[in-house]
Amino acid sequence: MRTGKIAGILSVLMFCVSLLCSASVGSAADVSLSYANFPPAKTFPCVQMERWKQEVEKRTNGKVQVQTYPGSTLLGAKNTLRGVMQGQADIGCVSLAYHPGVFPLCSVFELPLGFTSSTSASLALWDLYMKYQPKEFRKFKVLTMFTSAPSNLMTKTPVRTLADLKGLEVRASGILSKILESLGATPVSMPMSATPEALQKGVVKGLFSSFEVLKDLNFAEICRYETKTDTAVYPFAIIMNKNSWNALPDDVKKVLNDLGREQAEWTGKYMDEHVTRSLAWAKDKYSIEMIELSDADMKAIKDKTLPLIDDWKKKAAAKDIDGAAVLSDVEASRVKYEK
Ligand code: DTR
Repeated sequence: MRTGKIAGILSVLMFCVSLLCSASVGSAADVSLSYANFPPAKTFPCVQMERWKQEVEKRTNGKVQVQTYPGSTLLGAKNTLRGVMQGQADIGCVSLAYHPGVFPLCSVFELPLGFTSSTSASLALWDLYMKYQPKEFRKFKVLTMFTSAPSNLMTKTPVRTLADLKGLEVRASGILSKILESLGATPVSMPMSATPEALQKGVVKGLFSSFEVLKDLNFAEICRYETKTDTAVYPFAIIMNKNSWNALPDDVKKVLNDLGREQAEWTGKYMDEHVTRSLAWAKDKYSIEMIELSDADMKAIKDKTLPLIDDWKKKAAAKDIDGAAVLSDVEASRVKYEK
């Protein structure tokens, strides 16, 4: 009898201890979100994703847990829109230029509008989205938006004049492919994630993008010549599945909404600083050559790409978008943020 009683007391004690232990470990997150991203983890769209994850988990006191999937491990560049709409991921990163015609309003940011930094372009893009709430995003909740830094040429052979660009196969996407075409190059449109193989195989002789990829994707090893054009940026949107958004508690929605503009600015600043670091790294490691075009060629770039703005306005009008008003708002933001 005595032994039985002791065993009974011990089992009750062990049960209580196990209850205490589970409480001290902390309850599991109430909300778990999956976040898909197409480029490799060290590229800026993924760096900003990890910062967003940290801030969300911190500001919700662990109530929300974000599982990130860089490098197309959950959704690739071309199937993120559909994947997030269908709920294969709660959140996804979209480079608008990969979807020609899908974003008639926000594609304005693919035009050569004179932005000199990702910070100013990212803030202007977020302001434009918040003002117009464009219907092109009506199926999603947009958590933030940002842009690359201005685009430049990174090539295997030197492009010292616009004449050197004639017929050169260069990787780009969206309206930036049309910019290349207007300058006499042969644009080859593809997502950034497909670019390393295209460069290795010689399908393209260079790319048209922001300079940080010289480091983040080690393009400096194969593209030793960098021609400064400092023209259009590539706009991005971080989108969320509408049902996933609607299921969030109000306090979590507030955290995510408060992060919208803040994340746009953080990403812009990160991008601009990282371009500087990446160029220094590439000069040191691969002795890349920085090439400045003549004033005449830089003027020719402006003149040859100007018609793309009218083309964009015509396409916008076909979608009942007042292109002139949008361009005027973007220019006002550019002046405001580039002071
Ligand atoms: N080239 C544009 C924008 C871009 C710039 N850096 C990266 C890094 C990873 C993905 C995209 C980009 C583009 O392809 O979207």
